[in-house]
Amino acid sequence: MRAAFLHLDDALAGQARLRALALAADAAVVAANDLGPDLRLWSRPPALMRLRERLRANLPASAGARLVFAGSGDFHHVTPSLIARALEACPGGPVTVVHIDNHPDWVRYANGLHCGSWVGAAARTAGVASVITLGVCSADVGRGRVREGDLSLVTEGRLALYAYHAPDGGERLSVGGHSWPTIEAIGIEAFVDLLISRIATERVYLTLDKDVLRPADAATNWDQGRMSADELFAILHGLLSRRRLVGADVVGDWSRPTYGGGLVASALKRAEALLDQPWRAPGSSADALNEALNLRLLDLFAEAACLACPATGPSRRSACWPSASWPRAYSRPVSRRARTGLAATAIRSSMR
Ligand SMILES: [Mn+2]
Repeated sequence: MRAAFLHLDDALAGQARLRALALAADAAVVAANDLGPDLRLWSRPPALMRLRERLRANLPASAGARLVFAGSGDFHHVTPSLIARALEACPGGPVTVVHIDNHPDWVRYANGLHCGSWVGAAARTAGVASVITLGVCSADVGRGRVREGDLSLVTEGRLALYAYHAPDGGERLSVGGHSWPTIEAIGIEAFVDLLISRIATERVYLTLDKDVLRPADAATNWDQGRMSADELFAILHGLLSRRRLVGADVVGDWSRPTYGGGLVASALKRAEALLDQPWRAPGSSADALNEALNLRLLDLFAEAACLACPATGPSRRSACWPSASWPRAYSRPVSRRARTGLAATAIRSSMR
């Protein structure tokens, strides 16, 4: 799958090697720094409309499935627009959104979208079967804060939530009458198998917020979780070898914030960042750390080219699904019977 850069901030400005390698492999560039300050942290519908217009003009559906690098995690609410674009680029059956993040991003938010509130919009998008959020360590899912989340997503079966570490230290996380084991409790290998078994569709959209990673593996604008880069890649390998990817986005590369949307909005955003985000900027190694991970992602998704939608991948899917070059441990093909079962599940969930 080829890359795309959605430039809303300067997060990727210091990652010259990433940009050069991706551009040489036909990456698309969407210059949108002018929209960034309005969109940062949260945005009203007009700013989101401008983003959609910019995507339509500079990253049309005809450009096919893409791995979109979108800058800081303060912009995670661009994901519903990118999902809509991916569904248009790769028409077909329903899609499961796999959301890897240190935060649930499930808060209710009126009149626009917040980077902590977009999951509901994604889960209710036509063509999205459900969202699976994984990797959370944040206290947002703990007893004291869980009510801030839109729990109807859970009770309606639109959202499953696999914490990396539960805030109470327990082996399971229980929310809205549902309960899921934590990744820490069952170990990464068992978790990858469990995750795949819980994805009821053949098609997947992936969204990654790097704040899911421990500080040794990423530098972000938010409090970070405990997942290692190797654990993340074990999940991605499992996912990409056993499901068909229609698109992906990556946020979480640290950038110095600029807020906009008018005087009041920018003052409110500044205050919110002071309350919610770590105060200290990361050290000088931040760019190198983030670029190293992005290069690994670029590599992995280039391998996944033939798993993308038919519009962008080779038609002889059997020759590359799963890719022969992947480590054997990750290359357990889905049997014909399992695929038929998946198709039936997908049809059922599309009729729900
Ligand atoms: Mn996020």
